[in-house]
Amino acid sequence: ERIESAKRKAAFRAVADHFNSSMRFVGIGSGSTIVYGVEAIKAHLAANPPPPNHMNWFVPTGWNSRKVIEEAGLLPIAFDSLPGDAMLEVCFDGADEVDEELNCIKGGGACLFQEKLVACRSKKFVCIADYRKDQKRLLTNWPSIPIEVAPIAHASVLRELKLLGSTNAKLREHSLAKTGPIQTDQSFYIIDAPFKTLLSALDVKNGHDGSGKDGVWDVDTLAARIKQINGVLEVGIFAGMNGVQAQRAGLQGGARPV
Ligand code: DER
Repeated sequence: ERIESAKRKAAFRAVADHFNSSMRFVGIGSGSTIVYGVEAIKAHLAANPPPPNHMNWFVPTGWNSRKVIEEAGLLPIAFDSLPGDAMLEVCFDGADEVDEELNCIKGGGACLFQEKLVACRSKKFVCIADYRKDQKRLLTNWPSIPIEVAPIAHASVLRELKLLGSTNAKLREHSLAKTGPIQTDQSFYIIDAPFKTLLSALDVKNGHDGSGKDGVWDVDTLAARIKQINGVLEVGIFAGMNGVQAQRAGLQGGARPV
């Protein structure tokens, strides 16, 4: 119960700080925390109606995200329906882990490709995460990096990941109904690749070596190396999100929205 209330507090604080009714395009991430974010947006719009004839459009990051938007009675607009050069004013999303510089591990919900598309089309990326996610470095609590790969290439990507030091990378399988690998909204597979704790850019500035020696990487170097592997569509490291506002707001006795 404490975790749910922390998620909700973080979501309402993040929306209060970063959403307003005159916004036109707002990104909505995936997972359980963002449900509270949508609840907070709905409440905000009820209390602060948009200007007359103004439409608030919400850009989903996958099947479930669209469902959450629709169930809240908000208007979804698909990413590929956005007008030409329109940018989203803000994107709200969750994360599996966040480090001291607000780099994120994402992909626990297997939506990382669309999440990153939407995040990088937003002027501001606001990550809503409860205290469990808030770590000094990535891969402290969350064990592995989710990677979205083309099915045909999954075995070769696993081989490449081993060469980068992830000896136990695995295809994500359904534990329940469906046997065999799960498929994303793009009909791709997800590989979860464990690595040693990732150094932050701050560590590198302080002289730590994140070049992969003994399997020790820094966030930026490893994200780039994985993204370059043939067959990889996207990697679940969100580092230095464009325009990310490093917002940390302490809340009395509750979540620290990051
Ligand atoms: O998949 C993701 O990156 C999601 O944001 C997700 O992992 C966060 O999930 P949660 O809000 O249910 O913890």
